[in-house]
Amino acid sequence: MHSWAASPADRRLSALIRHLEGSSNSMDSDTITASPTSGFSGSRNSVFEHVVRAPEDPILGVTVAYNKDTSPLKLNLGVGAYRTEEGKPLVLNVVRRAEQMLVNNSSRVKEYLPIVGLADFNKLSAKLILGADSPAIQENRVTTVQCLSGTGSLRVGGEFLARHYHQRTIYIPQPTWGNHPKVFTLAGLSVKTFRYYDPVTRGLDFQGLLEDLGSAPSGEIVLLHACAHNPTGVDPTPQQWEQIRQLMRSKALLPFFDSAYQGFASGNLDADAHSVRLFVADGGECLVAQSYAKNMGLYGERVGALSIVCKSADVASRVESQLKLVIRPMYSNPPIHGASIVATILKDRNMYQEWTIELKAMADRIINMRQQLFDALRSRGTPGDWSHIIKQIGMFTFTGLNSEQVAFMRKEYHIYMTSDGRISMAGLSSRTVPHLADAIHAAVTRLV
Ligand code: PLA
Repeated sequence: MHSWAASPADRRLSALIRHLEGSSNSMDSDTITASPTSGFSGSRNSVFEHVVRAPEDPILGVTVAYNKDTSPLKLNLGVGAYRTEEGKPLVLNVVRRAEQMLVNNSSRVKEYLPIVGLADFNKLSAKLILGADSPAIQENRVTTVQCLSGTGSLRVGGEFLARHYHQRTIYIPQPTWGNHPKVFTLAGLSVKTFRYYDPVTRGLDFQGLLEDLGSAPSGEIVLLHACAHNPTGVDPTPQQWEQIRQLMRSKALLPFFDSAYQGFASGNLDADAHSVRLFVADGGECLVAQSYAKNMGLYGERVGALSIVCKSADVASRVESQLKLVIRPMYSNPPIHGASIVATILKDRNMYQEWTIELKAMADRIINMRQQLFDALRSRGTPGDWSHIIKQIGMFTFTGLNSEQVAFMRKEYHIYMTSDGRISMAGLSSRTVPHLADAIHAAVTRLV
C-alpha cells in the first residue's frame, strides 16, 4: 500500500465514495480489488477495468437526461439556470458591454493573476456583500480571495477551516444544496445536519433549528444560506435571523454563509445581504462564499469570492497568507476573464445601475412565474394547497411532489426536475406554465 493511501484525506474520500455508491447501487466496493493486469502492451484488459461507473450528479445529471430526450415538449426545470420568456439562456446587456470594453482595451494582457485573484474584484465583492459602509471593511479586517464561483469559494473556505480552525464539524441545513456535504467532506470537515424545513407546514422548522443549533457543541461551524434557501425557497424572517444570530454568538458557533443568490431573491442586492450584514454588524467573525453565476448570469465563467471577516487586520492578513497555501496547490490562481467583467461593472456607477435593473427584471420574472403557476393549478382545481409556490423565495419551488410523481412527469410529460420535487422557476415561461400545470395536476390526481 502506498503511504498516501492511508492519509486522512484519502480515507475520507474512500468513505464518501462508498457512501455514494451505496446510495445508487448495491455493489460493495470493498470486494472490488484492482484487477492485477500487467500493463504491458498486448494485455487485453485495461488497467482501469475495475473502475465502477459512478452515478450521474443528482442536479447536473438532470440536464444530461434532458439533452437525450427528443420530444419537442421537453422542459428542463432541473438546474437553476435563468431562461428568458422565450426559454433561452440570457447574457445580460451590461455583461456584453463590459466584455466589449475589455476586448477593446488593447493594453490588457493574459498574465497570471495573483494567487488571491484580481484585487479590484476582491475589494468590490466584499463591498457588495457586506455593504459600502461596512466597518469591517474600513477596519481592514476582511480578507477576500477570488475563487472558482460559489462552489470553489465553499471548498477553499472549508479546507482553510479543516486546517486552521479548532473544530472540524460543519452543520448544514436539512435539506440543503446537494453538493454541500460532498464539498465539505472532501475539504476535510465532518458534516452534520440541523433541522430546517418542515414538510407538513412547508415552512421553516424554526423550533427544530433552534434546538439543534442549541445542542451543537460550542464553536462548531454552521452553514447558512444567506438568502433564497436551496432547495426549499424558505428563509428565516429578519426577526428569526436575529434570534439565530443571538443563539449562535452565545455559543460561539462560527457562521459560514453561502451567498449564491444575492439580488435574485427580492430583486434588491442590499435586502438579500441582510442576514450576512446582521452577523458582521455585531463585530464577530464569519465566512462568506459569493457566487456571480446567477446574479450576473456568469455561470460558466466560474467567478466567485470567499471573504473571511476577522477580529483584526493582523489576523485577516495572516488568514489570507494561509488561504494562498490552500489555493496554490489546488488550481494555482483563478481565471481572469469573469472577474474582470464583474470588476468593470461594479466599479462604474452607470454599469452598476444598469446591472441592478437587469437583475431586478430577472427576479421579477421568476416571481411572476410563481403567480402564473399558482393560478394555473388553482384554475385546474388541482388537489392540495399550493400557496407555498407564491410564498417561497428565490429560484426554486420545493413543490412537495414525491419521486414517483417526478418520474411520472418526466416519462409522460417530458418535464425534468430533481427527484426531490424541486423545480427551477427560472426555467419556466408563460408558454410552458400550462404544460407544467397539466403535468402536476395529472401527477397528484393519479399518484398519491
Ligand atoms: N450554493 C448554492 C446554495 C447553490 O445553489 C449553488 C448552485 C452553488 C452554491 C454553486 O454555484 P456556482 O459554483 O455555480 O457558483 N446551485 C445550482 C447549480 C444552481 C448546481 O447545482 O451546480 C443548482 O441547480 O442547485
